[in-house]
Amino acid sequence: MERTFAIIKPDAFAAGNAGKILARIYEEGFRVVGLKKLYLSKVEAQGFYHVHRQRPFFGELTDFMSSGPCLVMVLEAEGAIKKWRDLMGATNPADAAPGTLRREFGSSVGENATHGSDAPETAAFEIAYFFSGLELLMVS
Ligand code: YYY
Ligand code: MG
Repeated sequence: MERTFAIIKPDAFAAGNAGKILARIYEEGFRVVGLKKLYLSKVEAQGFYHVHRQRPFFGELTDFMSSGPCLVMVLEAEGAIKKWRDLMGATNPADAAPGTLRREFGSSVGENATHGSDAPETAAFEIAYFFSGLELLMVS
């Protein structure tokens, strides 16, 4: 079983879409191993997205991610990293396939409803950034 890190971003949370997105997560067969609401500070958002610190959209991205509460999650499934990215769809909702979360709930390339890790190393960094081992303890 693989674990990935996911966020229901501030746009989707504020729009009241967290419940619908969580329903899709369960329907698609993910196990929700960790889940909490956070209201990120600008500095916390900058730390999370530090790989993008040289990109032109970094300021806008970290303003957005610290603009309101979000839900951070650890999801478990066979091939969870790719499975979750497939369910999210392309970064730009306009390019995302029908039925994907970003197509359904995103409104622009910046405000695209969800985040997902893109590789095992990033999943490990992102999970550890927000969750302790104890918060992810599962006994069955
Ligand atoms: O992994 P993913 O979220 O699909 O895209 P990234 O290329 O890692 O970019 C992270 C984040 O940055 C993206 O979800 C929205 C924002 N962003 C942007 O605002 N404008 C871009 N041209 C590219 C990305
Ligand atoms: Mg990415």
